[in-house]
Amino acid sequence: MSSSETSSAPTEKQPTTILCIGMAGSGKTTLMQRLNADLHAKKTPPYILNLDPAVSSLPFTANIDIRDTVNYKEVMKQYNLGPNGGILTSLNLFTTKFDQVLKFVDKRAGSVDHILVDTPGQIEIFTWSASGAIITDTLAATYPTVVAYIIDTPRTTSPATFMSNMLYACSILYKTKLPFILVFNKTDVVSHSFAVDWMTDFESFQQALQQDATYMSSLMNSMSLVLDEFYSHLKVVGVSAVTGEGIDDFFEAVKAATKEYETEYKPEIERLIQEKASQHIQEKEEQHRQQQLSKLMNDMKVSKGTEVPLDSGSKRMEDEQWEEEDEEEYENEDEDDEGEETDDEQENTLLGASRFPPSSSQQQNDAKFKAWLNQANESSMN
Ligand SMILES: Nc1nc2c(ncn2[C@@H]2O[C@H](COP(=O)(O)OP(=O)(O)OP(=O)(O)O)[C@@H](O)[C@H]2O)c(=O)[nH]1
Ligand SMILES: [Mg+2]
Repeated sequence: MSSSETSSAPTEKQPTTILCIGMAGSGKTTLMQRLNADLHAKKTPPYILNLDPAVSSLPFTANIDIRDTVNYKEVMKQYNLGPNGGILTSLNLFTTKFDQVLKFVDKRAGSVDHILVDTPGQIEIFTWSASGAIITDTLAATYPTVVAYIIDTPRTTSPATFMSNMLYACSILYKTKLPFILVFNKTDVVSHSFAVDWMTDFESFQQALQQDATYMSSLMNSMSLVLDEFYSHLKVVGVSAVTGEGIDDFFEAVKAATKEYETEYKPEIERLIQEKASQHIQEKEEQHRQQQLSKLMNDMKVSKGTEVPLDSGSKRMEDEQWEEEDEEEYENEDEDDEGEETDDEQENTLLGASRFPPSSSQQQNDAKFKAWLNQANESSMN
Protein backbone atom coordinates (compact mmCIF):
# COMPACT_ATOMS: atom_id res chain seq x y z
CA MET A 1 0.00 0.00 0.00
CA SER A 2 1.55 3.27 -0.98
CA SER A 3 0.81 6.50 0.76
CA SER A 4 -0.59 8.01 -2.42
CA GLU A 5 -3.24 5.32 -2.61
CA THR A 6 -4.67 5.90 0.81
CA SER A 7 -7.87 7.79 1.46
CA SER A 8 -7.41 11.44 2.19
CA ALA A 9 -8.57 13.27 5.27
CA PRO A 10 -11.08 16.10 5.12
CA THR A 11 -9.34 19.29 4.13
CA GLU A 12 -11.17 21.63 6.57
CA LYS A 13 -9.73 20.23 9.76
CA GLN A 14 -6.59 18.22 10.09
CA PRO A 15 -5.69 16.62 13.42
CA THR A 16 -2.01 16.39 14.30
CA THR A 17 -0.66 12.88 14.64
CA ILE A 18 1.82 12.44 17.50
CA LEU A 19 3.96 9.31 17.12
CA CYS A 20 5.33 8.33 20.54
CA ILE A 21 8.62 6.58 19.94
CA GLY A 22 11.30 5.73 22.51
CA MET A 23 13.45 3.09 24.14
CA ALA A 24 11.76 0.35 26.18
CA GLY A 25 10.54 1.69 29.51
CA SER A 26 11.15 5.35 28.64
CA GLY A 27 7.51 6.09 29.53
CA LYS A 28 5.68 6.19 26.17
CA THR A 29 2.52 4.55 27.44
CA THR A 30 2.45 6.56 30.66
CA LEU A 31 2.93 9.77 28.67
CA MET A 32 0.09 8.76 26.34
CA GLN A 33 -2.09 8.33 29.40
CA ARG A 34 -1.10 11.78 30.65
CA LEU A 35 -1.72 13.43 27.27
CA ASN A 36 -5.07 11.66 27.01
CA ALA A 37 -6.11 12.86 30.47
CA ASP A 38 -4.98 16.41 29.73
CA LEU A 39 -6.86 16.57 26.41
CA HIS A 40 -9.99 15.13 27.99
CA ALA A 41 -9.77 17.83 30.67
CA LYS A 42 -9.57 20.44 27.88
CA LYS A 43 -12.64 18.84 26.27
CA THR A 44 -10.70 17.96 23.14
CA PRO A 45 -10.38 14.18 23.47
CA PRO A 46 -7.82 12.62 21.12
CA TYR A 47 -8.11 9.63 18.81
CA ILE A 48 -5.83 6.88 20.11
CA LEU A 49 -4.02 4.11 18.24
CA ASN A 50 -2.13 1.40 20.10
CA LEU A 51 0.47 -0.32 17.92
CA ASP A 52 2.10 -2.33 20.73
CA PRO A 53 0.82 -5.91 20.44
CA ALA A 54 2.77 -7.07 23.51
CA VAL A 55 1.39 -4.66 26.11
CA SER A 56 -0.61 -6.59 28.70
CA SER A 57 -2.87 -3.75 29.82
CA LEU A 58 -3.30 -0.16 28.74
CA PRO A 59 -4.01 2.68 31.17
CA PHE A 60 -6.27 4.30 28.54
CA THR A 61 -8.88 3.13 26.07
CA ALA A 62 -7.54 3.01 22.54
CA ASN A 63 -9.90 3.70 19.64
CA ILE A 64 -7.91 1.27 17.54
CA ASP A 65 -5.88 -1.42 19.25
CA ILE A 66 -3.56 -3.76 17.35
CA ARG A 67 -4.42 -6.43 19.95
CA ASP A 68 -7.99 -6.53 18.61
CA THR A 69 -6.67 -7.60 15.22
CA VAL A 70 -3.74 -9.87 16.06
CA ASN A 71 -3.03 -12.12 19.01
CA TYR A 72 0.69 -11.68 19.62
CA LYS A 73 1.07 -14.90 21.64
CA GLU A 74 -0.74 -16.94 18.98
CA VAL A 75 1.49 -15.41 16.30
CA MET A 76 4.56 -16.48 18.30
CA LYS A 77 3.22 -20.03 18.59
CA GLN A 78 2.01 -20.38 15.01
CA TYR A 79 5.13 -18.98 13.39
CA ASN A 80 7.47 -20.45 16.00
CA LEU A 81 8.94 -17.05 16.85
CA GLY A 82 10.59 -15.36 19.79
CA PRO A 83 9.13 -12.21 21.42
CA ASN A 84 10.68 -9.72 18.97
CA GLY A 85 9.82 -11.78 15.90
CA GLY A 86 6.28 -12.11 17.30
CA ILE A 87 5.91 -8.33 17.68
CA LEU A 88 7.32 -7.70 14.22
CA THR A 89 5.08 -10.29 12.55
CA SER A 90 2.03 -8.96 14.42
CA LEU A 91 2.86 -5.46 13.21
CA ASN A 92 3.27 -6.75 9.65
CA LEU A 93 -0.12 -8.49 9.82
CA PHE A 94 -1.72 -5.32 11.17
CA THR A 95 -0.12 -3.19 8.45
CA THR A 96 -1.85 -5.24 5.76
CA LYS A 97 -5.12 -3.83 7.16
CA PHE A 98 -3.88 -0.30 7.68
CA ASP A 99 -5.91 1.16 4.80
CA GLN A 100 -9.06 0.04 6.66
CA VAL A 101 -7.68 1.51 9.89
CA LEU A 102 -7.15 4.81 8.13
CA LYS A 103 -10.77 4.83 6.98
CA PHE A 104 -11.86 4.68 10.62
CA VAL A 105 -9.48 7.48 11.52
CA ASP A 106 -10.74 9.53 8.56
CA LYS A 107 -14.29 9.33 9.85
CA ARG A 108 -13.27 10.92 13.14
CA ALA A 109 -10.58 13.22 11.78
CA GLY A 110 -12.93 16.17 11.47
CA SER A 111 -13.85 16.13 15.15
CA VAL A 112 -10.46 15.60 16.86
CA ASP A 113 -7.37 17.76 17.21
CA HIS A 114 -4.87 15.04 18.00
CA ILE A 115 -4.21 11.45 17.01
CA LEU A 116 -1.94 9.77 19.56
CA VAL A 117 0.02 6.70 18.51
CA ASP A 118 1.73 4.38 21.01
CA THR A 119 4.48 2.18 19.55
CA PRO A 120 6.12 -1.09 20.66
CA GLY A 121 8.79 -0.97 23.36
CA GLN A 122 11.33 -2.56 21.05
CA ILE A 123 12.02 0.68 19.26
CA GLU A 124 13.78 -0.81 16.24
CA ILE A 125 10.72 -2.94 15.44
CA PHE A 126 8.78 0.20 14.64
CA THR A 127 11.51 2.50 13.37
CA TRP A 128 13.45 0.05 11.19
CA SER A 129 10.76 -2.27 9.88
CA ALA A 130 8.98 -1.97 6.55
CA SER A 131 5.60 -1.99 8.29
CA GLY A 132 6.66 0.81 10.67
CA ALA A 133 7.77 2.86 7.68
CA ILE A 134 4.49 2.17 5.85
CA ILE A 135 2.41 3.23 8.85
CA THR A 136 4.51 6.37 9.43
CA ASP A 137 4.52 7.39 5.76
CA THR A 138 0.81 6.72 5.35
CA LEU A 139 -0.08 8.82 8.37
CA ALA A 140 2.37 11.57 7.38
CA ALA A 141 0.92 11.70 3.86
CA THR A 142 -2.58 12.17 5.27
CA TYR A 143 -2.24 14.28 8.44
CA PRO A 144 0.32 16.65 9.91
CA THR A 145 2.55 14.19 11.74
CA VAL A 146 5.25 14.78 14.34
CA VAL A 147 7.57 12.43 16.20
CA ALA A 148 7.76 12.65 19.99
CA TYR A 149 11.00 10.90 20.92
CA ILE A 150 10.66 9.96 24.60
CA ILE A 151 13.84 9.78 26.67
CA ASP A 152 14.25 8.25 30.12
CA THR A 153 16.02 11.28 31.65
CA PRO A 154 17.36 9.63 34.86
CA ARG A 155 19.02 6.97 32.71
CA THR A 156 20.67 9.47 30.36
CA THR A 157 22.80 11.45 32.75
CA SER A 158 26.14 9.94 31.74
CA PRO A 159 27.70 11.58 28.64
CA ALA A 160 28.14 8.22 26.88
CA THR A 161 24.49 7.16 27.33
CA PHE A 162 23.34 10.64 26.40
CA MET A 163 25.37 10.54 23.23
CA SER A 164 24.09 7.07 22.27
CA ASN A 165 20.52 8.17 22.81
CA MET A 166 21.06 11.31 20.74
CA LEU A 167 22.64 9.33 17.92
CA TYR A 168 19.65 7.00 17.94
CA ALA A 169 17.28 9.99 17.88
CA CYS A 170 19.31 11.41 15.00
CA SER A 171 18.95 8.17 13.02
CA ILE A 172 15.17 8.22 13.56
CA LEU A 173 14.94 11.84 12.46
CA TYR A 174 16.68 11.00 9.20
CA LYS A 175 14.62 7.83 8.77
CA THR A 176 11.21 9.42 9.32
CA LYS A 177 12.04 12.87 7.93
CA LEU A 178 9.36 14.38 10.17
CA PRO A 179 9.32 17.27 12.67
CA PHE A 180 10.94 16.01 15.83
CA ILE A 181 10.38 16.75 19.51
CA LEU A 182 12.86 15.46 22.08
CA VAL A 183 10.82 14.70 25.18
CA PHE A 184 12.89 14.31 28.34
CA ASN A 185 10.52 12.29 30.52
CA LYS A 186 10.60 11.54 34.26
CA THR A 187 11.74 15.04 35.20
CA ASP A 188 10.12 14.44 38.60
CA VAL A 189 13.14 12.20 39.27
CA VAL A 190 15.91 14.16 37.51
CA SER A 191 15.61 17.58 35.87
CA HIS A 192 16.46 17.67 32.18
CA SER A 193 18.40 20.93 32.56
CA PHE A 194 21.77 19.11 32.25
CA ALA A 195 20.68 17.84 28.81
CA VAL A 196 19.60 21.30 27.64
CA ASP A 197 22.94 22.58 28.87
CA TRP A 198 24.86 19.96 26.90
CA MET A 199 22.84 20.58 23.79
CA THR A 200 23.08 24.36 23.77
CA ASP A 201 26.58 24.80 25.15
CA PHE A 202 29.15 22.77 23.33
CA GLU A 203 31.86 23.58 25.90
CA SER A 204 29.82 22.21 28.76
CA PHE A 205 29.44 18.82 27.03
CA GLN A 206 33.18 18.81 26.31
CA GLN A 207 33.81 19.38 30.01
CA ALA A 208 31.54 16.49 30.94
CA LEU A 209 33.39 14.30 28.45
CA GLN A 210 36.78 15.19 29.91
CA GLN A 211 35.78 13.57 33.17
CA ASP A 212 35.58 10.33 31.24
CA ALA A 213 39.22 9.41 30.63
CA THR A 214 38.64 6.30 28.51
CA TYR A 215 39.56 6.05 24.81
CA MET A 216 35.86 6.44 24.05
CA SER A 217 35.95 10.07 25.07
CA SER A 218 38.00 11.11 22.03
CA LEU A 219 35.56 9.30 19.75
CA MET A 220 32.65 10.97 21.50
CA ASN A 221 34.44 14.29 21.19
CA SER A 222 34.36 14.10 17.43
CA MET A 223 30.82 12.73 17.36
CA SER A 224 29.54 15.58 19.49
CA LEU A 225 30.60 17.95 16.70
CA VAL A 226 28.30 16.09 14.32
CA LEU A 227 25.42 16.23 16.78
CA ASP A 228 25.70 19.99 17.13
CA GLU A 229 24.05 20.39 13.72
CA PHE A 230 21.38 17.83 14.66
CA TYR A 231 20.43 19.74 17.83
CA SER A 232 19.66 22.86 15.80
CA HIS A 233 16.71 21.04 14.16
CA LEU A 234 15.07 19.96 17.38
CA LYS A 235 12.49 21.08 19.86
CA VAL A 236 13.32 20.05 23.41
CA VAL A 237 10.89 19.73 26.29
CA GLY A 238 11.09 18.21 29.75
CA VAL A 239 7.99 16.48 31.11
CA SER A 240 6.85 14.17 33.83
CA ALA A 241 4.22 11.75 32.65
CA VAL A 242 3.50 10.95 36.30
CA THR A 243 3.03 14.47 37.71
CA GLY A 244 1.96 16.22 34.51
CA GLU A 245 4.76 18.75 34.74
CA GLY A 246 5.75 20.28 31.38
CA ILE A 247 2.70 18.98 29.47
CA ASP A 248 1.73 22.50 28.34
CA ASP A 249 5.26 22.98 26.97
CA PHE A 250 4.84 19.70 25.16
CA PHE A 251 1.65 20.86 23.42
CA GLU A 252 3.33 24.17 22.51
CA ALA A 253 6.13 22.19 20.89
CA VAL A 254 3.53 20.08 19.05
CA LYS A 255 1.91 23.25 17.71
CA ALA A 256 5.24 24.59 16.45
CA ALA A 257 6.11 21.19 14.95
CA THR A 258 2.73 21.10 13.16
CA LYS A 259 3.50 24.50 11.59
CA GLU A 260 6.89 23.21 10.60
CA TYR A 261 5.21 20.20 9.00
CA GLU A 262 2.89 22.47 6.98
CA THR A 263 5.61 24.79 5.75
CA GLU A 264 8.60 22.51 5.31
CA TYR A 265 7.58 18.88 5.27
CA LYS A 266 4.21 18.85 3.53
CA PRO A 267 5.43 20.41 0.26
CA GLU A 268 8.21 17.82 0.13
CA ILE A 269 5.81 14.95 0.92
CA GLU A 270 3.39 16.21 -1.76
CA ARG A 271 6.23 16.49 -4.26
CA LEU A 272 7.21 12.87 -3.55
CA ILE A 273 3.60 11.69 -3.88
CA GLN A 274 3.26 13.52 -7.21
CA GLU A 275 6.53 12.06 -8.41
CA LYS A 276 5.29 8.58 -7.56
CA ALA A 277 1.91 9.29 -9.19
CA SER A 278 3.46 10.58 -12.42
CA GLN A 279 5.80 7.58 -12.45
CA HIS A 280 2.73 5.39 -12.07
CA ILE A 281 0.94 7.22 -14.92
CA GLN A 282 4.00 6.86 -17.14
CA GLU A 283 4.16 3.14 -16.44
CA LYS A 284 0.44 2.83 -17.22
CA GLU A 285 0.84 4.78 -20.47
CA GLU A 286 3.75 2.60 -21.52
CA GLN A 287 1.74 -0.52 -20.71
CA HIS A 288 -1.21 0.83 -22.73
CA ARG A 289 1.09 1.70 -25.64
CA GLN A 290 2.53 -1.83 -25.62
CA GLN A 291 -0.98 -3.32 -25.52
CA GLN A 292 -2.08 -1.18 -28.46
CA LEU A 293 1.04 -2.09 -30.37
CA SER A 294 0.60 -5.82 -29.90
CA LYS A 295 -3.09 -5.46 -30.82
CA LEU A 296 -2.07 -3.66 -33.97
CA MET A 297 0.46 -6.37 -34.80
CA ASN A 298 -2.20 -9.02 -34.27
CA ASP A 299 -4.58 -7.17 -36.59
CA MET A 300 -1.87 -6.95 -39.23
CA LYS A 301 -1.16 -10.65 -38.82
CA VAL A 302 -4.84 -11.46 -39.36
CA SER A 303 -5.17 -9.37 -42.52
CA LYS A 304 -1.90 -10.39 -44.13
CA GLY A 305 -3.26 -13.40 -46.10
CA THR A 306 -0.76 -16.22 -46.55
CA GLU A 307 2.06 -14.42 -48.27
CA VAL A 308 3.73 -11.93 -45.91
CA PRO A 309 5.34 -13.23 -42.74
CA LEU A 310 4.60 -10.12 -40.73
CA ASP A 311 4.97 -11.87 -37.42
CA SER A 312 8.72 -12.15 -37.73
CA GLY A 313 8.69 -8.47 -38.73
CA SER A 314 6.79 -7.54 -35.60
CA LYS A 315 9.32 -9.34 -33.48
CA ARG A 316 12.00 -7.30 -35.11
CA MET A 317 10.16 -4.09 -34.39
CA GLU A 318 9.87 -5.04 -30.77
CA ASP A 319 13.53 -5.86 -30.60
CA GLU A 320 14.38 -2.71 -32.54
CA GLN A 321 16.87 -4.59 -34.63
CA TRP A 322 16.40 -3.16 -38.06
CA GLU A 323 19.99 -3.56 -38.98
CA GLU A 324 21.01 -4.29 -42.53
CA GLU A 325 22.25 -7.74 -41.70
CA ASP A 326 18.94 -8.64 -40.21
CA GLU A 327 17.06 -7.24 -43.16
CA GLU A 328 18.96 -9.51 -45.55
CA GLU A 329 18.22 -12.45 -43.38
CA TYR A 330 14.59 -11.37 -43.37
CA GLU A 331 14.45 -11.31 -47.18
CA ASN A 332 16.05 -14.75 -47.35
CA GLU A 333 13.49 -16.06 -44.97
CA ASP A 334 10.78 -14.75 -47.32
CA GLU A 335 12.28 -16.61 -50.24
CA ASP A 336 12.67 -19.79 -48.24
CA ASP A 337 9.11 -19.61 -47.12
CA GLU A 338 7.67 -19.39 -50.63
CA GLY A 339 5.49 -22.32 -51.56
CA GLU A 340 5.68 -23.72 -48.07
CA GLU A 341 2.99 -23.50 -45.52
CA THR A 342 4.43 -21.69 -42.54
CA ASP A 343 3.35 -21.88 -38.90
CA ASP A 344 1.98 -18.39 -39.32
CA GLU A 345 -0.26 -19.52 -42.10
CA GLN A 346 -1.60 -22.29 -40.00
CA GLU A 347 -2.43 -19.83 -37.28
CA ASN A 348 -4.01 -17.43 -39.76
CA THR A 349 -7.74 -17.34 -39.39
CA LEU A 350 -8.26 -16.01 -42.97
CA LEU A 351 -7.27 -19.08 -44.95
CA GLY A 352 -5.63 -18.77 -48.37
CA ALA A 353 -7.44 -19.67 -51.63
CA SER A 354 -5.24 -22.79 -52.02
CA ARG A 355 -7.10 -24.27 -49.10
CA PHE A 356 -10.29 -24.45 -51.28
CA PRO A 357 -9.53 -26.45 -54.54
CA PRO A 358 -12.21 -26.36 -57.28
CA SER A 359 -14.86 -29.06 -57.16
CA SER A 360 -14.76 -31.98 -59.67
CA SER A 361 -17.69 -30.55 -61.70
CA GLN A 362 -15.90 -27.20 -61.78
CA GLN A 363 -12.75 -29.01 -62.95
CA GLN A 364 -14.73 -30.80 -65.72
CA ASN A 365 -16.22 -27.50 -66.86
CA ASP A 366 -12.74 -25.93 -66.84
CA ALA A 367 -11.42 -28.87 -68.96
CA LYS A 368 -14.32 -28.53 -71.43
CA PHE A 369 -13.68 -24.79 -71.69
CA LYS A 370 -9.96 -25.33 -72.28
CA ALA A 371 -10.69 -27.97 -75.03
CA TRP A 372 -13.19 -25.65 -76.73
CA LEU A 373 -10.66 -22.80 -76.53
CA ASN A 374 -7.92 -24.93 -78.09
CA GLN A 375 -10.30 -26.01 -80.86
CA ALA A 376 -11.36 -22.45 -81.55
CA ASN A 377 -7.70 -21.34 -81.67
CA GLU A 378 -6.78 -24.11 -84.12
CA SER A 379 -9.71 -23.41 -86.45
CA SER A 380 -8.97 -19.68 -86.51
CA MET A 381 -5.31 -20.42 -87.38
CA ASN A 382 -6.38 -22.73 -90.25
N1 LIG B 1 8.93 8.66 38.02
C1 LIG B 1 8.41 8.50 36.84
N2 LIG B 1 8.17 7.29 36.36
C2 LIG B 1 7.64 7.19 35.11
C3 LIG B 1 7.30 8.30 34.33
N3 LIG B 1 6.79 7.88 33.17
C4 LIG B 1 6.80 6.54 33.22
N4 LIG B 1 7.32 6.11 34.38
C5 LIG B 1 7.52 4.72 34.78
O1 LIG B 1 8.38 4.08 33.85
C6 LIG B 1 7.99 2.73 33.69
C7 LIG B 1 7.76 2.43 32.22
O2 LIG B 1 6.71 3.20 31.77
P1 LIG B 1 5.88 2.83 30.47
O3 LIG B 1 4.93 3.94 30.26
O4 LIG B 1 5.34 1.47 30.53
O5 LIG B 1 7.04 2.88 29.42
P2 LIG B 1 6.95 2.44 27.89
O6 LIG B 1 7.95 3.25 27.16
O7 LIG B 1 5.57 2.47 27.40
O8 LIG B 1 7.45 0.93 28.00
P3 LIG B 1 7.40 -0.18 26.85
O9 LIG B 1 6.12 -0.02 26.14
O10 LIG B 1 7.53 -1.46 27.59
O11 LIG B 1 8.59 0.12 26.01
C8 LIG B 1 6.74 2.54 34.53
O12 LIG B 1 7.07 1.97 35.74
C9 LIG B 1 6.22 3.93 34.74
O13 LIG B 1 5.53 4.09 35.94
C10 LIG B 1 7.54 9.60 34.91
O14 LIG B 1 7.30 10.64 34.31
N5 LIG B 1 8.10 9.63 36.14
MG1 LIG C 1 4.41 1.02 26.38
